[in-house]
Amino acid sequence: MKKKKLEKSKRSQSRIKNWESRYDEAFSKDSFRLRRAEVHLPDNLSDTKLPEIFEPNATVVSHSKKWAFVILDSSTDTKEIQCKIDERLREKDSSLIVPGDRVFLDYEEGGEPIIRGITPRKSKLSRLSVDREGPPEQVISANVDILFIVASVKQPSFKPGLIDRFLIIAENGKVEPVIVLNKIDLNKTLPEEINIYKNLGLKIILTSCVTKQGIGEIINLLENKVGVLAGHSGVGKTSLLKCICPDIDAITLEVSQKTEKGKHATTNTHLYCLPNGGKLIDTPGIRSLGFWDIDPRSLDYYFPEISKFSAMCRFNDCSHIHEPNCAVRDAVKRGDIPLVRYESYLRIRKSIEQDGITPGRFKKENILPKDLSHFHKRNHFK
Ligand SMILES: Nc1nc2c(ncn2[C@@H]2O[C@H](COP(=O)(O)OP(=O)(O)O)[C@@H](O)[C@H]2O)c(=O)[nH]1
Ligand SMILES: [Mg+2]
Ligand SMILES: [Zn+2]
Repeated sequence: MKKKKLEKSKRSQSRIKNWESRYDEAFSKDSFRLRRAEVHLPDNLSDTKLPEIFEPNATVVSHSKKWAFVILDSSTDTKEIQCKIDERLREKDSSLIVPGDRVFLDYEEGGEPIIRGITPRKSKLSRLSVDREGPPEQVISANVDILFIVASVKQPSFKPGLIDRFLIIAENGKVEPVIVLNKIDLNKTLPEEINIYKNLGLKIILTSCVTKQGIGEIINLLENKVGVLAGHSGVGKTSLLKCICPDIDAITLEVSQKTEKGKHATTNTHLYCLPNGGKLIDTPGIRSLGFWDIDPRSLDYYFPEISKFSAMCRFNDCSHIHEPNCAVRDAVKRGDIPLVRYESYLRIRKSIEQDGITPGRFKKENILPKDLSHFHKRNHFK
């Protein structure tokens, strides 16, 4: 018993030491868990309890090293409030606070604004965190209605790999995907692969920040909805945001002056309010996108044209890679499943297996039945 206790205290001492030595680096990485160690607990904890039932009164627009930035529901403009996060709100497997989160903003005795409650997320866009120290599920944004997967026809050239990954992330997070093909002014001929997504019934909007083609369509979709712009760096996400809401320059300037840091948030993901009641979240460019809770054995479900055939495979748990009598590979050979999408399936399956088991993976409920009649009704795929 004694030995155990000693080990425990040694461990905690070394944790403190590590924490100190990593302090600067951790903060520069914007590690939420460590960051909140700065916020001290009140002395008489028993007197103060976090509210169990609360009405959210604000939306998170971004967070930086130590702070969350929110817009109050009662606010008539887009004034952002810088606030602390109650340290008793614990981060578990998933990011604690992200743009789009609905929160309860309270005030400390001294009048300092502080977040005391976060509502469960109705929908979310999540990825496997690249930061090994933080929670494994990195939520990009919460309570999102539409994911605009932005690609460009030229500069950079069209790369469908990330689109396939984002389609999975949208499906998994209960978010409707829309493909935005930008810089259409640079090349009128559309990439061939775009027909594959058209055939899946996905909405595709052709846009140009130069001619303003398609901008109105995005604005209409966003009425009273929350949208996210995501895609490779340089495809024109921020330019689209500025076309959609030309006042945004002023907003970013105002905020950076307030934080006196030049940049508003280390995460860079930021929610902006549109005049039509819509909200749009801009995200930094993404190079690689790992999945945090997709089981490789149910990956085919996320490819509607593959899952259409997988029920006819000889083996119920067919991976569609090497098994005999695989209806999926037969369909690829016949041309009923586009080869690029099958190749994408193989690549993604391999990368999920390489990522290894994450806490959200291999959950029983992630394994979907092979019987197609049980599949959820997806309204974005026709
Ligand atoms: N020709 C053309 N250039 C664009 C368009 N949209 C963005 N760009 C340019 O592409 C570059 C990258 O844009 P940016 O919005 O920063 O991309 P982001 O990294 O996705 O946010 C900038 O030089 C923009 O001026 C477009 O529709 N047509
Ligand atoms: Mg950008
Ligand atoms: Zn198969």
